[in-house]
Amino acid sequence: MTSCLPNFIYQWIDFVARDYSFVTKFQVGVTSQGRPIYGLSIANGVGTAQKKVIYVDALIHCREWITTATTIWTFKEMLTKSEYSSMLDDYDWYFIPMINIDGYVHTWNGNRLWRKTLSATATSSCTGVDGNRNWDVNWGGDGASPRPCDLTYHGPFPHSEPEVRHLSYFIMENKDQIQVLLSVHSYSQLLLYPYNYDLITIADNDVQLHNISKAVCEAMYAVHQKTYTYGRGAETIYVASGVTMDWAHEAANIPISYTYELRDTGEYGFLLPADQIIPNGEEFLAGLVVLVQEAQNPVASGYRPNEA
Ligand code: 0X9
Ligand code: ZN
Ligand code: ZN
Repeated sequence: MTSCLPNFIYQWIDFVARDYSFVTKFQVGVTSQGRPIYGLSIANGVGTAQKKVIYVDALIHCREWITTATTIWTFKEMLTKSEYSSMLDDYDWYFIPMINIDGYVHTWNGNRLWRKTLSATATSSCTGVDGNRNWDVNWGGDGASPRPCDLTYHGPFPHSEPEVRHLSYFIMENKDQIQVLLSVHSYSQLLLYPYNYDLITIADNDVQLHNISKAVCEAMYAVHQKTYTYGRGAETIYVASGVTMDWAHEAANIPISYTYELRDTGEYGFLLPADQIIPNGEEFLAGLVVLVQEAQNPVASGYRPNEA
């Protein structure tokens, strides 16, 4: 029954929470159609009482199936292999592997290339909002569409989508602990950091974001020689307003905020074959190992000139 597919992810979340005493399932909220959005927190209790948190989310764009598969595989590796135990000692983790669940069901039952949410639009017969244009950061600005039938429709108002609204509450409630936010997308093999909503706004820790992403992309390359390009989102690909990572950085003050674009560079695109899940996971995990180390380094100050 392909229509049950999100249930496999729900089950996996339940199994992990059941099997590991230091892993806890939590509910972030619900989708437009009432499906629960769950996360897993990993807090192994080793080290300082109140650790900083690394937050990872996936599948805000439901056609980007590799994002859920890769992040789930990565967390399984982190939980089961002792070589990664220091990652759990150094940080607590929040992991939300499946955000746009309504849309995900639709990609199995109707339209494999659906991107948006499935909320009804009052003023149009078109359905859904781009969850990665709906955040309340330069909402409605460049690189977001006011037209409900467009792929990048920003929605009727900021955080109109329950998925985004509930995630925003969750992140705000935990903003003082979250040092790193990773929002995982596909495809194009990129590692992007703020800002995205214009070409002139630069993060206060731009040098840190640059240095970390350089090291992460080198580590990712070393695994299977896949090149990941890094940089500020607006100049590296295109200007986009209302995206998760800009909101996280500007509104929630989360210093290290990234969006990944996983494999590939267009050969299969969103239809990436399943035999690339593990190789992509191996890259992602190798990068994450380096990110965990780099994020604990003292912050370099200063700005690089805008390269755009
Ligand atoms: O356009 C998006 O939302 C992201 N790409 S995707 O193909 N997964 O839809 C990228 C957002 C990151 N930032 C910029 N576009 N600047
Ligand atoms: Zn995406
Ligand atoms: Zn491999």
